[in-house]
Amino acid sequence: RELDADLAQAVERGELSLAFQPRVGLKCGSFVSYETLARWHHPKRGEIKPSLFIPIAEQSGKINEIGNWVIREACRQSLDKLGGAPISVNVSGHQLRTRDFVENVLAILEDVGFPPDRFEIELTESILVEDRDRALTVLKALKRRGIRLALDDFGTGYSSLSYLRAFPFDTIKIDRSFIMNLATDKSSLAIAEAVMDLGRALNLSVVAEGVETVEQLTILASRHCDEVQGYLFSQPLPADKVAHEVDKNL
Ligand code: G
Ligand code: G
Ligand code: NA
Ligand code: MN
Repeated sequence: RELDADLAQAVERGELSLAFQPRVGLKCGSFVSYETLARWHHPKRGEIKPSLFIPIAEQSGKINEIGNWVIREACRQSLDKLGGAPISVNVSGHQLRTRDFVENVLAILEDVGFPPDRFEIELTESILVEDRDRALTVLKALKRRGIRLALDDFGTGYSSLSYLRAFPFDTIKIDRSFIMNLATDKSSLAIAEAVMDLGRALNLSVVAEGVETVEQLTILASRHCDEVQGYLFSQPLPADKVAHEVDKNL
C-alpha cells in the first residue's frame, strides 16, 4: 500500500530506469534487437522487480504514465546509445485497452523520431483472451502502422493456435520454462521443436527466451531457431553498459 503512493511519484522523481537485453540472430550471429525491461529503484527498499510493481501500477491507474515513459525512454535511449537498434517493449492488458492506445504510441514514436518498424510490442496470451475482439482491433491497427508484434511467454498460457492464425504477430517467444529443461527433458525439447516448426509454417520469427548454457544454444541452433535471448549472452543491462556485439563463437 505504501508502495502504491511511492509509485505514484516514481516517474517524476526519476526512480524508474530501463534495462536492455539483447536478442541474438542465429543466422547473422549478431544482436538484432533489445528487449526493454523496466526497473524501479525505490529510495528505501532498493530495486523492485516489474513483476511486483507493474500489477500495482495497473491497479492504481499509473500504468499508462509509466508505460508511456517506458516507450519514450526506450526509443530515446536506442537512438542515443544503441545506434537506433530495434527494440521491444512489454505492454500490459490495461495499456492495450486504454482508449487511443495506438495513436498514443505512434505519437510518442513520431515525437522521438523512432521508426515504427523498429519497434516491437511484446504481449502475453492472457491479454488476448481477456477481450479478444478489442485486442484484435488494436493489434491490427498497430500492425497497419508498421509496428511489430511479439507473442511473449508462448506455451505457458492458453496457447490456442487460433490466436496465431487470427492475430497479426511477427514473432513468437518460447517461454523460458521450456528452454530451461531443453537438454534434460524430452517433452520440453518436443514442445520447443513444435513451436519452431509452427513459426516456420506461419512465417513467424521464433525467439528462445532464457538461454543460459552453450548446450541449450547448440540444440536451438541445430533446429534453426531464429533468435535467442538469455544470460548466456547478457543480462538485461542499462543502455550504456549493454554490449553491442556478441562475444561468443556462434
Ligand atoms: O520481475 P521480473 O524482472 O522477472 O519481471 C519481468 C516481467 O515484468 C516480465 O513479465 C515483463 O514482461 C514485465 N515487464 C518488464 N518491464 C515492463 C514494462 O515496462 N511494462 C510492462 N507492462 N511489463 C514489464
Ligand atoms: O516475461 P518476460 O519474458 O518479459 O520476462 C523477462 C524476464 O526474464 C526478465 O525479468 C529477465 O530478467 C528474465 N531473464 C532474461 N534472460 C534470462 C535467463 O537467461 N535466465 C533467467 N533465469 N531469467 C532471464
Ligand atoms: Na517480454
Ligand atoms: Mn517472456
